[in-house]
Formats: sequence, structure tokens, C-alpha cells
Amino acid sequence: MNIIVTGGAGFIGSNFVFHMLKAHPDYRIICLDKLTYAGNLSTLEPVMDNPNFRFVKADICDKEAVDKLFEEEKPDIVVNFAAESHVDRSIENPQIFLETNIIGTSVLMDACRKYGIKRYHQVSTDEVYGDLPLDRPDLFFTEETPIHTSSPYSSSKAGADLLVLAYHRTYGLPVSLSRCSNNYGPYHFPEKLIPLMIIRALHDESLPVYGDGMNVRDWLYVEDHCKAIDLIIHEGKVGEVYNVGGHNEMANIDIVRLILKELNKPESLITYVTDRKGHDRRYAIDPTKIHNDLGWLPETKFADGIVKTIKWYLDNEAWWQPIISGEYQNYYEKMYGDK
Ligand code: NAD
Ligand code: TDX
Repeated sequence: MNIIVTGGAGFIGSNFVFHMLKAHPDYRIICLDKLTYAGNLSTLEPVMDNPNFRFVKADICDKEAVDKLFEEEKPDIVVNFAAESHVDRSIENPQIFLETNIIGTSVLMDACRKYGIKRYHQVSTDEVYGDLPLDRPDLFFTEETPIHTSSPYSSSKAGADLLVLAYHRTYGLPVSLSRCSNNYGPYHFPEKLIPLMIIRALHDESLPVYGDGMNVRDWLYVEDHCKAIDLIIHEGKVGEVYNVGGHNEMANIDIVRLILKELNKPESLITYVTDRKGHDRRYAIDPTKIHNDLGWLPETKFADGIVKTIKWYLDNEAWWQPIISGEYQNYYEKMYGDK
């Protein structure tokens, strides 16, 4: 089985590459990644010499490069993780989100049509459903919840989702989609809440909590997400959407407090800053369908996963130190300087 994994040098994609090489030692995994600021070749270092792994630096929007790779590898399955993924960046500069997340998806699916494929899997997000109110804990996102986006990021992901379903209906492309809640774990880029707070706390720097800190996210350990995708591409039905989440809702401020406690740092580091524009209040996935149809259940409890994650950042400074020096400093100044 030949599988092209796009965006495999990023957070979830790299964890998926590791998972697949381990779970299916007879598969060939080809990672296609543009290596944007979020892609890191050092992450893939441990598998670079694996004869079942190949890395190709290319842009999913580059039709020629994508076609060439399909011609060479004749993939059975394509799993598309490649995306611009940070909501705050999408508020600053929406254009690149439309290019990569929508146009890039169409280029990949056109190659799938041209060369034939057993399955095209689109890695999507719970953010396409918009948000839920804090005072209705009985409400959850199901696969039938209407698309109702808030940010340029989530709108670009929703646009891609609609296109994927349209390629299925119009051209009969064998697609599947997963919409997952917030992931956390190793190799998470330190612009996102959990790694940003861990690394800043380690440096005794202020921890910028948006608004009142009461926004709720539904956290899933990254390995559980990778296992869900592995199941869907093998056993999920063509043309279907699967929500992925572990019923693990937490307010941002509680996560930040937990990180401080684990690191033995004072809560005085917490700084409330100007809220994110259009900030979604609460995300909460109903994972009944993937549980009933495919038997998936999350395996890592948040209490264990967050401790493992903090330990990973403590043990892997060599991974994140080069990232936070250089351009990252300018990013932090630009995004948080006047908050
Ligand atoms: P990430 O930002 O860490 O990684 C994205 C990767 O895609 C990087 O390696 C980057 O170099 C690559 N990439 C970007 N533009 C590209 C292009 N034009 N061509 C080729 N490669 C390109 O993102 P992530 O957090 O790992 O998210 C992966 C996918 O999962 C995304 O589609 C995201 O929408 C989705 N998702 C993420 C989460 C989450 O909590 N992080 C939750 C649900 C869904
Ligand atoms: O400095 C911060 N302070 C803060 O309070 C940052 C970076 C975030 N936050 C808040 C905003 C959110 O309520 O923390 C929450 C989580 O923020 P992010 O880590 O930026 O994630 P989110 O916006 O929820 O989106 C993530 O989950 C869904 C991923 O980045 C998306 O790619 C995925 O689709």
C-alpha cells in the first residue's frame, strides 16, 4: 500500500507518519510537505532513513509537482493534513489560507481523479461547525450540525470540506472526511495554546490568555486522532464524515493553571490580553458515529496526556529552541505586542 501524507512535517501529520510506519510496517509512506514556518524537517529525522519512507518538498498548490509525485508513486491513498492551521494568523492574512486550504485541496483531488485512487481522506476540524454557547452543556457537534464558520481559517477548511464532498458526488471520487477537536501532544508548534504556554512558563514569561479565559476547547491526544484516521481510511465508508473527539472539554484558563502547577510556576505569570476577534466560545464533539460504526475510542486521558506532553517539551528543548529563536520572535511581537 502506497500512502501520500501531505503536511507530514507538521504537528499531526508527523505523528501520523510515525504511527503508520509502526502500525503498518509493510506500507510505503510518502510525505509531501512545503516546509512552511510550521513544517520542520528535524521532526522527521527519526524516519528519514526508513526504506519505507520518502520525503518530498513540494507545495500542494503546485499542480506539476503533485502530478509528478502521483505518476512516480501511484498512491493507493492520500491523506491531506497540509494546511495553514493557525486561527490568529488567518485573521492577519486570510489569503494564504484560501490558497493552501482550498486550492491545494482541489489540486490534490484533481490528481486523484487523473491517476486513480482508492481513498482520498481530508483532515478537517470541528471549527467548521462554528461554536456552542457556554450555558448549553447539553449541545454537541454531530456530523449533521450545519456548517457555520467564524474565522478565515475555519471558513477555508469548510470550503475545502464542501469541495471534497462535491468531488465525491460529481466525479465519484472515493473520499472520506474527519472533523477533529483540538489536538495536543509532541511536535505541536509553539504558536498554539498548550506549547506556547509551556515554553513561556519555562522561561518565566507572561502567559497571554485571551479575553476572560473561559473559552472551552475539547482536547484530544494526537495519537488518538492518528488512530482514528487510520481506522477511517481502512474501514470508514466512502462519502462519509466522521467527527473525532474525546468528550474532554476544558476552559483555557484551567489548562493554563494546570501547566503552571505541573511546572511549579506562579499564577502571577497569567496576563489577560485583548480577546481574539470573532473568538469561538465553545467546541464540543459528539463522537458517537465513529464509536458505533468503527469502534474507535480515545485511549489517553487528558490528565495523563498533558503530563506526557509537558515532559516531552522538557525533554526536547533541542526541537523547540531553534523554532523560538529567529523569526518566531518577530511573530510574537507582531501578534501580542499591542494586545
Ligand atoms: P501544522 O500547522 O502543524 O502543520 C501543517 C503542515 O502543512 C506543515 O508541515 C506545513 O509545512 C504543511 N503545509 C502548509 N502549507 C502547505 C502547502 N501549501 N503544501 C504542502 N504542505 C504545506 O498543522 P496541524 O496542527 O498539524 O494540522 C494538520 C491538519 O489537521 C490541518 O489540516 C488542520 O486544519 C487539521 N486539524 C488540526 C487540529 C489541531 O488541533 N491542530 C485539529 C483538527 C484538525
Ligand atoms: O496565546 C493564546 N492565548 C489564548 O488564550 C493562544 C495562542 C490561544 N488562546 C486561546 C484561543 C483558543 O480559545 O486558546 C484556545 C486555543 O487556541 P489555539 O491553540 O490557537 O487553537 P484553536 O484556535 O482552538 O484552533 C486549534 O484547534 C482546531 C487548531 O489550531 C486548529 O488548527 C484546529 O482546527
